[in-house]
Amino acid sequence: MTRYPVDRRDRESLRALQAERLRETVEHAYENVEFYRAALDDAGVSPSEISSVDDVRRLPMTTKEDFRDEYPDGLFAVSDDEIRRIHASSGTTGKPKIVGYTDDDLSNWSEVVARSLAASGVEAGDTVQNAYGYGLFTGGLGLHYGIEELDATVIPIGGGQTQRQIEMLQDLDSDVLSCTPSYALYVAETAEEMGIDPAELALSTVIFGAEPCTEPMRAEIEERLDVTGIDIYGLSEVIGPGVSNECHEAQDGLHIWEDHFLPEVVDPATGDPLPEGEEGELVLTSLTKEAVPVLRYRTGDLTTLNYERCDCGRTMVRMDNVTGRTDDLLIVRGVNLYPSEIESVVLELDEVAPYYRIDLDREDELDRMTLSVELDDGFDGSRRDVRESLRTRLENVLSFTPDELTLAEPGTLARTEVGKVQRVFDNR
Ligand code: DLL
Repeated sequence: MTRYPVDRRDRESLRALQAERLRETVEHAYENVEFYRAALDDAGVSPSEISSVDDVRRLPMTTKEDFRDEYPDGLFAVSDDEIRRIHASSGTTGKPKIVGYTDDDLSNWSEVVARSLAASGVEAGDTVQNAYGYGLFTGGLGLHYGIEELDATVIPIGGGQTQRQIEMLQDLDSDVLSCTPSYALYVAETAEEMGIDPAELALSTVIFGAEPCTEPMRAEIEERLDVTGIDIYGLSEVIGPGVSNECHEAQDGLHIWEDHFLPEVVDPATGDPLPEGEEGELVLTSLTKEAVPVLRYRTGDLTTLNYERCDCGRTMVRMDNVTGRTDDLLIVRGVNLYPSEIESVVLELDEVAPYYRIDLDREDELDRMTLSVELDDGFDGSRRDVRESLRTRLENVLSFTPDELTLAEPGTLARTEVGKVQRVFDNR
C-alpha cells in the first residue's frame, strides 16, 4: 500500500484546515518579518482577524521585487540556526532570490514532491533518473528527496553529460526521467545520434517542468521516447518543484497541493481576483512554510483554476499547465504575442523540428522580428512551401507575420543541456 494514495478528502474539511493554517501563517509572518508587519499594518489587517480562506483577499501581495529588495534574507522568519538549507533562483538580471528551509520545511517539501511523483504514476521501487540541475537550483535536490521519500531509487545524475545520461538510461533500465521538456527532447535526439532508438529505452514516464511545455511539445516528447509526459510545476520562492503536478490518470491539469499552498488567480493588470475558469496570474500563499512564509506571492505565471472533481478522484483544485508568464508578453509593432502561441503554430508543422528562436530588434524606430525554425531531420521537400505554410498559419492564427523567417538546417539551432532553455532574444 503506497504511502501516497489518491487524496479524496472532502473540500469542506480541506478549507477548514486551510483557514487554520492561513491564520497561523499570517501570525508567523507578522510576528517575525518586519516587511510583512509593515505591509499588514499598512493594509489595516490584524492577523487575529483572519478566520476564513476568503480573508486571504484582504492580505497585501508580495512580488519578485520584494524578494530582491529584501535580499538576502529580509523575508526570513526564523533565526539563522533554524535554517537547514539555502536555495536560490537565478534571474537573468540582478541579485538572485534567496530562500531558506527549516527541518520541517524540508520534510514538507519531500512530502509534496513524493505526492507529485505518486500522482505521476511513479511507484516505490521504480528507478528515477533525475536530470534536473543540482546545486542552488531547486530542481535537483527538490526532486531528489521526494524520490527517496517515495521509496523509489534516485540516480542523481543532474543536467548535462547527455551521452552518459543515455548510457545510464540503458544500463540501469531507468523507469522515469525527470528533466526540463527541452532537455527531454535533446535526450531523444542524442540517443538517435548514438544509434539508439529512444522509444526502445525502458522509460515509461518523463516528469518535465521548470519551463513551459506546449501540447505539441508534450506530444513530441511522448512519441519520441514512448512515454507518458507529466507536468510538474513549482517555484523557488514558494518552495521549489512540487507545488502542483498532473495526475497520470487524467493528464488534465495540475493538482495544487492545497493543504500547503493556497492559490488564487488574479487580473495581472489590477491584481483583482478573477472568477473560477478565467485566465490570469497565479498568486500563491504558503500555508505551512516556516523559514520563508509567503503571502499572496505574484508568480507571474498565467493559468486558470478548475475546481471540478477530476477523473482520478483527487479533490484538490487543478491549474492549467503554464505556457506563459505575464513578463513573456511580446509587443511587436503593437501586436501582443506570447512565445508559446508562436510555438504551438510552428510545431503543428510536420516538416519542422521542435527547435526555434525569436529575435527582436529595432530598426529605424520599428520593431523587427526574426523567427528561426529548424527543419526536421531528413527533410527533403520544398523550403518555399514550408515558409509559405508557416507564414499563412501565423497570419491566420495570430494575425502576425515575422519580418524574416529563417529555416535552419537540422541540428543547427542551439540546444540547452543545462538549465532552462532561452528562445526569445529581445535586443530592443
Ligand atoms: O523551476 C522549480 C522547478 C524545478 C519546477 C523543477 C519544476 C521542476 P524557479 O527556478 O524558481 O523554480 O523557476 C520558477 O519556472 O515561476 C515558472 O515561470 C517556471 N516553471 C516552473 N515549472 C513550470 C512548468 C523552478 N511546469 C518558474 N511549466 C515559474 C511552465 C514552469 N513553467
